[in-house]
Order: sequence, then C-alpha cells, then structure tokens
Amino acid sequence: MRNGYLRRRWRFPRTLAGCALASLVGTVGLLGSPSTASGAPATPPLNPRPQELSVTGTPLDLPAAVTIVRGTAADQPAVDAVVAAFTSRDTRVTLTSTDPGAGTTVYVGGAQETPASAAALNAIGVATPSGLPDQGYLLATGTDSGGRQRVVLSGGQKVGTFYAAQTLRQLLTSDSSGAAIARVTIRDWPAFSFRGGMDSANPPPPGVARWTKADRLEQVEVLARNKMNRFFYGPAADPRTGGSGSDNWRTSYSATELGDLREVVSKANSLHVAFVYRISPEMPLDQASGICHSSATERGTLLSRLNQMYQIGVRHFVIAWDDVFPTRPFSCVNDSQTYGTGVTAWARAQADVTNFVQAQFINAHAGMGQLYTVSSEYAGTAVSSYRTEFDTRLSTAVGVYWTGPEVLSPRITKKNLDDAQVAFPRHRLAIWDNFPVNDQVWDRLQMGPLVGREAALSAAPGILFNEMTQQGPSQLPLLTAADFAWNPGQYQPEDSWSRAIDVLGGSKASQLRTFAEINRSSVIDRTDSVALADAISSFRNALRTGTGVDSAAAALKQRLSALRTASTDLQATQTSLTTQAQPWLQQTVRLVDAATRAVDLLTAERAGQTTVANTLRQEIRHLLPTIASHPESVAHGVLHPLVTFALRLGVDRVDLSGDGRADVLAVTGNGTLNAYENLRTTLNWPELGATQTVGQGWSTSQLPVIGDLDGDRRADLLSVTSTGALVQFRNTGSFTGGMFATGVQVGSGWQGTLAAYLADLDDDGRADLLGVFPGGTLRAFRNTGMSNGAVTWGPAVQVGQGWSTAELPFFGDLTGDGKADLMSVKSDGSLWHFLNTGSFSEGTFAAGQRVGAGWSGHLAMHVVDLDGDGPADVLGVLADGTLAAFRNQGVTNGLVGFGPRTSVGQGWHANMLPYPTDLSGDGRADLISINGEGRLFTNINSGRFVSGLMFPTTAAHGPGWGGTIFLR
Ligand SMILES: [Ca+2]
Ligand SMILES: [Ca+2]
Ligand SMILES: [Ca+2]
Ligand SMILES: [Ca+2]
Repeated sequence: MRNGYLRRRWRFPRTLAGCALASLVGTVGLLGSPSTASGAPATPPLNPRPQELSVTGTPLDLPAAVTIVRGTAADQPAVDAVVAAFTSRDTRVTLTSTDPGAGTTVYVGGAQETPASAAALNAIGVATPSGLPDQGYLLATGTDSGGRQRVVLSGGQKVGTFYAAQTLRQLLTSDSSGAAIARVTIRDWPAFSFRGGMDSANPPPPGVARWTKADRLEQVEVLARNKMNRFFYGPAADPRTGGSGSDNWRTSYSATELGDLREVVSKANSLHVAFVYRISPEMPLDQASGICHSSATERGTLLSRLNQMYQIGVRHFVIAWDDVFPTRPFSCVNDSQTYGTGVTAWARAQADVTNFVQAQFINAHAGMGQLYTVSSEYAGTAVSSYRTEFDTRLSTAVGVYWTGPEVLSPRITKKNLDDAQVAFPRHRLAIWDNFPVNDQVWDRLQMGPLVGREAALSAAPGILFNEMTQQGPSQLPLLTAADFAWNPGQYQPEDSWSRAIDVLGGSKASQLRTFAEINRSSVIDRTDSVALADAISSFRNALRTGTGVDSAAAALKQRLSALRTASTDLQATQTSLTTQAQPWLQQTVRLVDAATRAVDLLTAERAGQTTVANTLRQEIRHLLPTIASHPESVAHGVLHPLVTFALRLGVDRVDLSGDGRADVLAVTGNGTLNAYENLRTTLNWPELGATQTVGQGWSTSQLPVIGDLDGDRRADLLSVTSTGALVQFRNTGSFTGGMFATGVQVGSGWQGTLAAYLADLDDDGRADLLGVFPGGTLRAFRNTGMSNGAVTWGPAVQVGQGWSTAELPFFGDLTGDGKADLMSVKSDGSLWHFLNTGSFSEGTFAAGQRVGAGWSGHLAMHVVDLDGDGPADVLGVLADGTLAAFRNQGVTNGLVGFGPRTSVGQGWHANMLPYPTDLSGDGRADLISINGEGRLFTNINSGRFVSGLMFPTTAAHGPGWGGTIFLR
C-alpha cells in the first residue's frame, strides 16, 4: 500500500501533508508558483497554461504499473503520447479496451472514443464534459470511493484527447521512489482555432543556418507538444515555393526531395499538426519571371505542383502574393490585355488565380483544409483600391493572412484587426505574425517572449508565428507564442518565458536563462541584457566618481564570468537550440574575454599601472580581429561598447556621454549646437534623447573640432575663431546640465588656417592638435595635459607641407596601434597614406604611399573602422554617389593593403552625405545622414563587407533636421 501523504512529490511544506482536501484546492492562479501563501499545493508548470484548472488534492503516487483503457475509436496519437509519458517515468503500462475494474487506470478518450471514460469520471466525482469548445478536453485525476486511482483524458474530439495527453505528460513527475501525478481537474480549450509555427523566412546570406529536414521533424514535435496545429512550410530558400530564374515553383520536386518532405508531412499528420504548403507564383525574389496569371499552361503547371504535394498528404495550401510589387508591369502581355494595368489589375489577376485553385483543386478533393492567400498589401489597416478589388474578386471560401499594422508589428491590437477587416469585409483575416523571424537581422537571435498582442485578437481564426532561420533557438519564443495562442487571456510573457527556458534548458536551464537574457530583444521588445547593462553602468559610474570602483569591478567581472561559464556549458550540450546557437555562444565567450580585460584595463589605468594597462590594451587589440570576423551579435549595444570605451575607439566620433556608443551632435542653420543622447541601440533603430541645446554662435566658418582633450573618454570641442584664437569647450558629461563648460582660450595665431584637426598621434588617450596653415604647412601640437582647466600644447612640429584646400589630409588609425595615420586624395584621384611612425617629430608621418585610385571628384572620404577589427578601413562617397568601402587587410612592408571596392550604398550627393559614427558601440562605423525632407536617417553596420549587406536597414527619425550645417 502506498501512502501518498508520506511521500512528498511537490515541494510544499511537510506540515500540510494530510490536511483536509478542501483546504488544498487551488486555482489557475497557482500556475507557475511553487506554493501559495495559504500553503495549497503547487501545480507543475504547464505550457500552454490551461483555461481552467483546479488542484483537488495532493499528488497521486502511482504504482509501478498502470492500465491504459482506450476504445477502438480512441485517438492513436493520444494513446501513443500517454504510453510514452508513463514509460518515460519508468511506469509499466498495459493496454486494454475494457475497464479492468481494479488498479490504477488511465482512460484515454472522450465518450465517443472510449466509452468507459464517462463512468470513470463519475467515479471520481467529476461531471462528464458537455459543451466543450472546439478542440477542448477535460482531464481529471483522483481516487474513487474504493480508493482506486483514476486518470481520465476526455476530449470532445480526438484532437482534444491528444491535447489532454500533452497536458498529462507535464503533470507526471518521478523520483527514486516512483512516479506521481498531480491531482487536478482541468477543463481546457484553445482561443485561436489554429495556431502554428512557420518555416518561411527570406533566404539568409551564405554561411547562415537554414532549416534542415531534422529541424522540420523536430519542429512538428515541438508544435504538437505545445498544442499548436499548423506547420507552415514556405522558406524562400526552397525554390519550389517561389524561386528565381529558371529554378522556381514551376518544377516539381525530385523523388529525393519529395521523400524528405513526405517524412515531415507524415509526421505532422500523425501528430494533429496540419502541414501547410505555400507557393508564391509571382516569385518575390525575381518578379519579372513570375506567373503569367491568364495563361492556361501556367495554371496547369500550378495545379500539377499542388497535386504533387497532395500526393504526399498535404491538405492545407497557401497561394501567396506577398513581397511583390503590384505596381510593375505584368510579366506577360496577355495579363495586361486580360486584367488591365495598375494595382487593381494585379488584384484581379491574383484573385483570379487563387479562385482557380479553389475551384479546380480545393473543391476537387475531399478532406481539404481551407485555402489561404496573402495579399500584396498584407500589412497595415487602411482601405485601398488594391485591397477593395482583391477582397471583392476573391472567393469567400478563401482565407486571408495579415501581418498586423506593420510587416514586423511591435504591437497588434484588436482595433488594428477590426480596422483591417474593414479593408477586407468579405474575408476573415488570420494573423501571420512576423515574430521572431530574423531574416532582416541574421546576426541576432531574438529569443525573448512574445509581447504586444492583445488577447482579443483571438477573434481571428488563427495565428502563425514566422520563425528564425535557426529552428532550435526559435523554440524559446515559440513556446511563449504557443501559450499566447492557446490562452491569451491569461498570458503572462515573463512567466511564460521562464517556463519555456525551464523546459528547453532542462538541467542547464539557469545557463540558458543567462544566455537568453543577452539574446532577447527584437522589434517587439527592446529589453536586452538588463542585468549586464546595469553592472557595466555601475562600474562606469564608479570610475567617474572614483568611489566603489573595486566592488563595482568585482561585481561586473563576476557577472561576466557567469556568462562565460553559461556559454561554455551550453556549448557542451547537444540540443538543436544549443547546437544552432553555437556561433553566438562562441562569440559570447570571445566578447566576455575582451570585456573582462577591458574592466582590468580601466582599473589599471586608474591605479596608474601603465605597464599592466599597456599589456591589457595590446591583448584586447589582439582579440578584436577574431571578434570582428564573426558577424554574430550578442548583448546588443551593451557588452561590446565596454570594449570600445576602454580602447577609446570612436570617442572623437562622437561619444559625448562616455559609454562607448556615439551620441549625435548637430549645428543648426542659426548656429545653435544641439546634442542628442544615444539612449540605446539594442536594435537597428537607435533611440535618441530629446534635443538639448548645448551651444550657440557656431557657423559654417567656425564649426566644432571634436576630440577628447582631457582623456576622460568623453568628446570635447575645439573651435578656431575668426581672429585665430583656439577655444576649448570641455565636456562635463551631462546632457541636461550644460554639457560644455564655458569656452577657454587655449591657443592663438590660427587665422587663415585651412583646417584644424584633433587626433591622438601618440596613443596616450588625449587628442593632439593638427592644423594646415597658410602656405600648406601641416603642423602638429602634442597634447601635454590639462593645466588649470585648460589643455596645454607642446611646441609646433612641422609634419608635412604642400597641402591645400583642394587636397586636405584625413586622419584615422590604419594600423590599430592607437596612433592616427594620415590619408589623402591627390588631384589625379589617387589615394595615399602616410603612416604614423610614432616619433612625434618632423618624421611623424612616413613617406606617402600610393594605395588606390579612382577617387577623382569624390564627395566625401573617411578613415574609419568598418568591420570592428581595430585598424581603420576607408569609406568614401565617390563622384557618382556610390558609397564605397575598402577593407583594410593589414600592413605589409609599410604598405596597407586594401581590398577591392565594395559598394555599400548609392544615391548619395553633395547635399545628402553620410557621416560614419559608431552608434551601436561595436567598433563598426554606422551612418547618420539627413535626407532632403529634413529627416535624420541612421544605418547600423552589420559588419558584413558585402555589397548591399553592410547597411541592410535604414531607420528614419523625426523630421526637423533640415538646414543642419554640421552633423556628427
Ligand atoms: Ca573629454
Ligand atoms: Ca595624444
Ligand atoms: Ca577595420
Ligand atoms: Ca556600430
């Protein structure tokens, strides 16, 4: 005999064992908490969270063997899941179709499947289910009046019983003394009729993972275990779903390809997951080769493709018209003759083909799921001529997908849905949620919880979630999405995320939590690396104030160490999540190693340990190229800036607050100097603070020269007045409290100079001064430190001559030694460098070396690090408006090798030029610019030295920047 109250299974206070059952009744509010204030027993964490759950007593301790009763009509996948659940807890099972009348018995199936379940429910005092919503189930565990243990899984339909089995699996526990099951009554059903995951990303760049067959097989299981019932297959990487050129949807799969897909389809069908197959006949990747809508041949080809999928068991289809431009000409002349021209013609053509598929394919087969389509205007809520035409023409039998108010919607409200329904009055919209898909930010894992979706969206029939190009890491956000889709009314993102981490992390859950926290943010939620950012901020504040530096450094290093340990532990585990996250786990370790040295460097500098500091600085510089050679981004905008800050990278472009990330400085047309704090750049959209006016009286003939004059890692300003005086404006670090101190004159005799520069020539952390004087002489003045609040300069050193307004020097560190080198473009368009020899003498700059050509008529040129490896690369706007990048490939025999010209942008002109600045703090220069309408634009650098990929996204900020005469 087993005495339940003597052997505790859940962690609730021992004193409660044996209490009256009535006092132990819990409610749904208990989910996820280990115990309640009243001491009622906790329930195990369940995903998704059930709609109605009562804990009716202490858990049932199960014997070593149980009997499973299932009727002849019972759902086999449910039976299999129940058998697997008990077997995994080392409990033997005997299957029978009739009630054995004694012993612990599990009944699988509602009254239609397993008639004995109704009596079993009555025996434990639970009413048989009536009026269960679609896909719902009732699951009850307890003992009857004779003390016999009964477990009843009663679905309204077979699929409901299958979902009951998924809940049962999570109710079972075991320890060395055997298995137990929670004593509960659960009545449960989904809010959204269909719920699912999507393998439907745009093709990632070479080297980035994409889904494999094994991923898809695993995904189907994950969906089923979390009560989702759709797997949407439409990756752009599979040309049969769209394609480009001659490799496209028109060709059938080979026998091998079809066999692979059949495996996935069969598995999905065996787990109550519908495999949804998408075809995009207009070919978003190559629209000119898209379908000729009016062609009978083309339509026949489409039917044969759909039929091929039907043959392997697919019953759910999507004909998609997204990501094409219904403004271009049709790909065949017949279409314009048939449908006319313009967006409504495209709407007619698309509706016509979709209706054809409905009539000739869907209606021609029994057992088909509802056909869905995606309109070309799939995001947003407005009525439009395209939408009206599409909605009017499209068969009402067809459903329509919609992505919310945006393509990537940070928020989706019920009002958004209602508004969009007005634009599609004849069709119900289902939600295609582009979360957590990372096909615009391939270098990031977006593993945070689903947020920002209103519960009332379940008025829509379904919701699907487009996943990352990494199936394993996608499971973390997907589990929260499954929770939302099933039970949005009780969805709590953080709680759900925590449960998902526990499930996916298993024995390594705490390590996964540490890692997921630094790979969390996305367009729907910018929360990222909060604890790490706080520790870094505390350390930096301690450095600034000089109090508590050691304890803040120790706390930060402890956190870094924990992150490193978590990453190495996870690297040693073999789940799809950890395997596919390998590049990010490895990058975390590299960055932690650099950041830990950055902490030591900063504390050594402060303690005056110059030799130690120099060694650490060299070590970090040595680590940077490897970090830079991996595009994976972790702890976005948080960890890397600590390294950038420690090495003083980019302080002159232009870090005003001293956090390793550039802020923005602008002079307006009336001479006002405004500063904008870079609040955070956790995404490709930097958030800038409010306008702070920090100066007056600037002009086109007197613009700020930027550099760190006092070595505090905050950018200071210098100006050359019309009378030739040099005036310093020292940065106090406060955006709101008068950022720049009153001007102090720190030089004279600069009238008529052609240019003035601040650049660190000797790697001491203080900007040195350079000027091109009348007659073309380049002079350098060493920064010898602050004296009575004013920067002092060493004697003038002539370091060059022959300069002119037509040929001015540019400064940047080409060799990565912290000492600025010089570059110039000669009148013949040739590019030259003059490397810094480190001597601070007339020979500071070595003889010029010709390192490029083709710069005639260039509009801008910058010597700036683009790939984050330390040494500066070259970025220029060429005469034709091309933004060209040249990668620094290192120094050989005193000559810097530059890679081939990479076009990373175009359409720039003299009135709209980009300025490189590191907003994200990763050592890679990003861009800021102002367009013709006076809007500020930012482009975050992806670190990919590939045409078109370096600056993949443009973020537009508020208007009102017109007339700006200086922007950094
Ligand atoms: Ca400073
Ligand atoms: Ca210096
Ligand atoms: Ca570089
Ligand atoms: Ca950057």
